[in-house]
Amino acid sequence: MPYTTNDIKSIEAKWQKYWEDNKTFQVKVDPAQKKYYVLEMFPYPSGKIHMGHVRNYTIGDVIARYKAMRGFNVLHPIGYDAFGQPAENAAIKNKVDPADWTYRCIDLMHNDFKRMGFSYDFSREFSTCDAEYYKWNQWIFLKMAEKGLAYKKASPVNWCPSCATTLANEEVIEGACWRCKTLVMQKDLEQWYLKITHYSDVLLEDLRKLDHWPSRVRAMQENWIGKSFGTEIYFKVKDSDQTIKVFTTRPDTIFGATYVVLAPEHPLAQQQAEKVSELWEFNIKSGNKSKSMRMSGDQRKEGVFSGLTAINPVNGREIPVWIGDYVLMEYGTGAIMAVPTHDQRDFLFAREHKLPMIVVIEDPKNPGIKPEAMKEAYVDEGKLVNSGNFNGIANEEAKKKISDWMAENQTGKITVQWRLRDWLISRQRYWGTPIPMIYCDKCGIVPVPEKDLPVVLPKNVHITGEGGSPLAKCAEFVDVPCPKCNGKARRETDTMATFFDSSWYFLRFCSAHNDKEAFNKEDAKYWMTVDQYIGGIEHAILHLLYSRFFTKFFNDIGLISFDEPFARLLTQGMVLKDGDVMSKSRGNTVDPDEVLKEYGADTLRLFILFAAPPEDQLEWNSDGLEGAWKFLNRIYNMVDNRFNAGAGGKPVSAGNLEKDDKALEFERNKAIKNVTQSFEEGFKFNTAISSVMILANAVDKYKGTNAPLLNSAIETAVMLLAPITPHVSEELAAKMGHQQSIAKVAWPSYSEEALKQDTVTIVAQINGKVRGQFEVAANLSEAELRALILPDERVRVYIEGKEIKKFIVVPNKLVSIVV
Ligand code: ANZ
Ligand code: ZN
Repeated sequence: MPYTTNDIKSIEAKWQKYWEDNKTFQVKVDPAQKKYYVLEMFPYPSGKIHMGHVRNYTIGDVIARYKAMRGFNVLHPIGYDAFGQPAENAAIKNKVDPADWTYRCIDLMHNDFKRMGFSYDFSREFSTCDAEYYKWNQWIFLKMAEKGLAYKKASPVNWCPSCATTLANEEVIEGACWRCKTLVMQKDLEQWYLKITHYSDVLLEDLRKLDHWPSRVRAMQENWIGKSFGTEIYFKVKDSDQTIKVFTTRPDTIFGATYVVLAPEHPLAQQQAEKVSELWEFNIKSGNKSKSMRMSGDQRKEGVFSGLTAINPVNGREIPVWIGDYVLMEYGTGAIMAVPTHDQRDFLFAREHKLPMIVVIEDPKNPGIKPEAMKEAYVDEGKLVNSGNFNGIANEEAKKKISDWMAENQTGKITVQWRLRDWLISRQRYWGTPIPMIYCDKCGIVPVPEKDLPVVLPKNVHITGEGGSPLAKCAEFVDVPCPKCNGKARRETDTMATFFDSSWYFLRFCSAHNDKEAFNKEDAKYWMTVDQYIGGIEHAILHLLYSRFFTKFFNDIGLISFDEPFARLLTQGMVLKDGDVMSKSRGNTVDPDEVLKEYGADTLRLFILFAAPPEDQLEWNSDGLEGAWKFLNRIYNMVDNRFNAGAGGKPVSAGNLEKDDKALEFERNKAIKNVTQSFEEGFKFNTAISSVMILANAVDKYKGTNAPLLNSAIETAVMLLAPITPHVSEELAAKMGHQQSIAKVAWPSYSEEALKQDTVTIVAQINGKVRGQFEVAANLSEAELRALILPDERVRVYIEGKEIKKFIVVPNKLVSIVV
């Protein structure tokens, strides 16, 4: 009997309760058992789950369930990345308490996770906004401060005028705030930083160890860390004892340097600006522009002459010094030598301001070209020209020769540059972890003593979204005695960037409710590293880099003895509808709730996994959903029909396997082998499901009478589906006589023996000439042989467009075709 929506509902509810009552997925450290840690990036609790969540968490769940059936002690936890702007915005808009809002969202989400049948160890569930959690954020911060890795400095920072907060460089996307898309400005503020650059080298080096990460993600991190070798060159300022150091990756172009450009924040630029008011205004204007706007290729290249002249150290030529906003103070030395013929930004700047140009690298396609004739900078390889003693040398070789020569003359030196900057973590926000620092007029900046942690976020704070840190307006919070001198002091009122919270939560799951320490060393030793991490590509840089940084820090201070957190990384693809990413703003979402109501969790899981391999984009398709429902129904009926009368079904006829039996055994073993391989080799769930479908077809086709054999084929299908459609599989396994949950029952194994088929070599002749030999299964019928041989390339070319007059079969030996 086909099951109905109601059947599926009661089956799902029954098994969800069973798993909960029996604590099926609660795990403990067990050194005797091999562990496996599966983690999906924990969600921001914004309310009910959406299809992107469904996909992410289903992928993780199938892996967790599969590994448990493979005999691993599987840690599969869930929590909530609960601090952050949306709760604060909701608070401003609707005058609700961010905590209330957040915990309500968490409840909804938690509920949805249960309805999806996810095999989480819910006993480890936590939210980063729990004081029991963020206490350890504060503790980690203090440890970092102790080591000089958390520090305060005044500097120009990215400022989002709409969110009224600072942003990390990582949070500025194409010049705009990553959250609200408002253009970002620069502002001078005293802020807390984490010294991630302390680890630049290892963060880069260790990317090599991560050979189970997508190479795309590794490349993005490598680029972000941005190590580049270059040369520092010293330009003397004419009529002064000052020197301008420039940083270049192209010392080979030094003879083409026709001017120098200083960043507006460069001390020499500032010094000049004090003399010339036009410069002053220019500097102020540039200071308000964001970095990426200043760097971007299509912006107009704004600049002014500084009044200074520099001397090119290789040929003594006098060149003007400009101030330009396309040069950034934070990179290199904050000054460049401009080579407009071979750098596109310099090219545009020189054209705009009518500065001279000299070709020094010859374009083999345009030898002898005049600078005036150039449409853009020539940035490729070539031989040096107009470069004194270095003429004729290939430019790659010239880089080294010129650098060495300058080092000898002390006009320059080889240097390393990093793009990675220290991580700005201060936020002028309420809904985050209070930074545990105290300001005393007498003692300076004093850390909150460990025994006083957590610094609890006060309730009933007035949040307006304007005018800086809401905590600053809360006197009960701010006023505090100095821990050192007991005099009057003030608390830090900024909170931490929420990326801090997610940089170590995977460790907290190892001993989630430990109130003595952030995580227990022994627990972490057993469970870490995360064997399989799953999440969106949007976290390829920020979250993953920060987590790697924290892990290296914990390793350094002896809390752990490994230095990378995530062994394998899977980045799942987006869910699309009608070709567009499914999203609220596009209005093309499908609500998982609706699907759950009509089809249940198993059908939704099956569809999601069948529709596309995990890394690929997935196009939503209601026919596919319907198909998944039908297939699951078919499996259900297969078992229901056979086993309803009681385990065992039809009478058994033992004995040697007949031809039909062999075929079924073959298909059964093949399905196990294929599904196992699909799982082991990159979690190709869609091909795994196809293999089970083929097995189901073989069961339907089976004409033999060997009941145990048939039962075992059906049971195999159910077991292979168990990680994917856990509720129905549990139900069917119970029907087939399993007394307990199959969540931890051994995964089926296959025998290579059963996969051996007798094969024979058949010679194919056409009009008497041998045209090919075919390895085929023994005893094929004429129809089967026709289907195999006629479409084959070796045969097809001779018969195409011709009439087949005869098709003669000499069994297991020869096929003779007459056309
Ligand atoms: C002369 C030159 C000639 C350059 C040429 C390039 C091509 P990467 O590879 O990203 O490290 N540069 C140096 N410091 C800068 C700053 N603070 N702001 C903006 N630009 C800066 O880039 C290094 C190159 O970027 C340097 O090499 C410099 O321009 C520029 F045909 O020097 B080059
Ligand atoms: Zn004090």
